[in-house]
Amino acid sequence: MSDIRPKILIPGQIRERVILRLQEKCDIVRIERADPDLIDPELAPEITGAAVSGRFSAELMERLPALRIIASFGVGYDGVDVGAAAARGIVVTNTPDVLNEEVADTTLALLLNTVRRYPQAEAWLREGRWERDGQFPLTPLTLRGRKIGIYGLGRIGMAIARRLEGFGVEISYHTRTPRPGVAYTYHSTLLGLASAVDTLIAIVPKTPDTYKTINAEVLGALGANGVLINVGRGWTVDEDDLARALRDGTIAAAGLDVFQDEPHVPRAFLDMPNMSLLPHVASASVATRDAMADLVADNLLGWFFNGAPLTPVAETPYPH
Ligand code: NAP
Ligand code: 8YV
Repeated sequence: MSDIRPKILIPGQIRERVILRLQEKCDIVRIERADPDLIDPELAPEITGAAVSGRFSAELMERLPALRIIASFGVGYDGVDVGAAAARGIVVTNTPDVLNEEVADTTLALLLNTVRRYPQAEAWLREGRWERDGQFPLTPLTLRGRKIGIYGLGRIGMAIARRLEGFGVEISYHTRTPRPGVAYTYHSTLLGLASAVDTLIAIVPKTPDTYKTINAEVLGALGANGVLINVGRGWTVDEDDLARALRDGTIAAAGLDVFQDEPHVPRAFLDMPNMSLLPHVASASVATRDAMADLVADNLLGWFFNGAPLTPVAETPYPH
C-alpha cells in the first residue's frame, strides 16, 4: 500500500460522487474545462491520473508528462484520444457493463414510444383532449409482427435482444464478427440487415467505421413500414438523410436518444410528428450513474493502490 497521495486532474464537470470517492486517498486538481492552457505548469509534472466525462485531447496529455491513467466516465470513450494515450503508455479505462440493463430499458421504452406514440397519448390526456375530443387516434404502427435488426450486438445489444425475446419479435443482427453462441440471424453487412428487417436498433460505438453508416440507402432498405431507433451515438446516423426519409415516407418513424451535435437537435427533428426524441438519457438514473461514478473511482484507486485498473479499454490493455 502506497501512502503517497496521487494527484488526479479533473477537467470540466464530472459526477460529484467520483470526487467524493477519490478525495480520501488522492489530491484532486480541477480545471474549468479540458483546455491545456488552464493547467498550472508547476503542478503538471505531479499529475499522474485523470478522471473525465467528455473530451481528453492529445494536447492535454502532452502537458502532463507523468500521466499514467485516464478514467473516462461512460462506456463510450470516443471523447478520449486513445491513440495518443496508447502511444504514450497511458492506460484509458471506461465504465462497461454497469449500465447495460438501464440503457436496454430505455431502448425498449424509446422503441415503444416511437411505434405506439405513448408520449403523444399522454399529452392528449393532459391537455384535456380526451374529454374534449374523445379517444386518442389509433396508432398506424405496432410492435406486433416486427422484424428487429440490432446493429451492434455487444454488451448492451445483448441486453436489448434479451428484452426483445420477451416481446415475441424476430431478432437478427449485424456486427463485423458473428457473435458466438447466439441464435439470432447474422448479417455480414448493415445493408443486408436493413433489407431483411423493418426495425433497426443502433447500438454501436463512435468509430471511423460507423460514421453516417445509417444513410439514405440503409433507410431505403428498411422500407415504408420502417422504424429506426438509435441509442449508440448520433455520429452513426446521417441526420439529413434521416429527416428526408421521415418527411417523404421512405421510413415510417424514428426514435433517437443521441445526436450528432449534442445538445443541439436539428430543427427538422423537433417539428417531425413521427419522431420520438430523448436528451441522451439512456443511462441517466441516479443508481446507474452512481455505479458508473464508482467504476471511474475504482479504476483509479485500483491502479494506484492495488496494482491494476479494473476495466482498461482494448486500445490500452493492461498489463501492456
Ligand atoms: P460493446 O460491448 O463494445 O459492443 C459494441 C458492438 O458494436 C459489438 O457487437 C461490435 O461487434 C459492434 N461494432 C463495433 N464496430 C462495428 C462496426 N464498424 N460495424 C458493425 N458492428 C460494429 O459496447 P456496448 O457496451 O454495447 O456500448 C455500445 C455503445 O453504445 C457505446 O460505445 C456508446 O457509444 C453507446 N452508448 C450510449 C448510451 C446512451 O446513453 N445513449 C449509453 C451507453 C452506451 P464487432 O466488434 O464484432 O463489430
Ligand atoms: C452517458 C453514454 O450519458 O456511457 C455512455 O457511453 O453515452 C452514457 O451512458 C455519458 O457517458 C455521460 O457522459
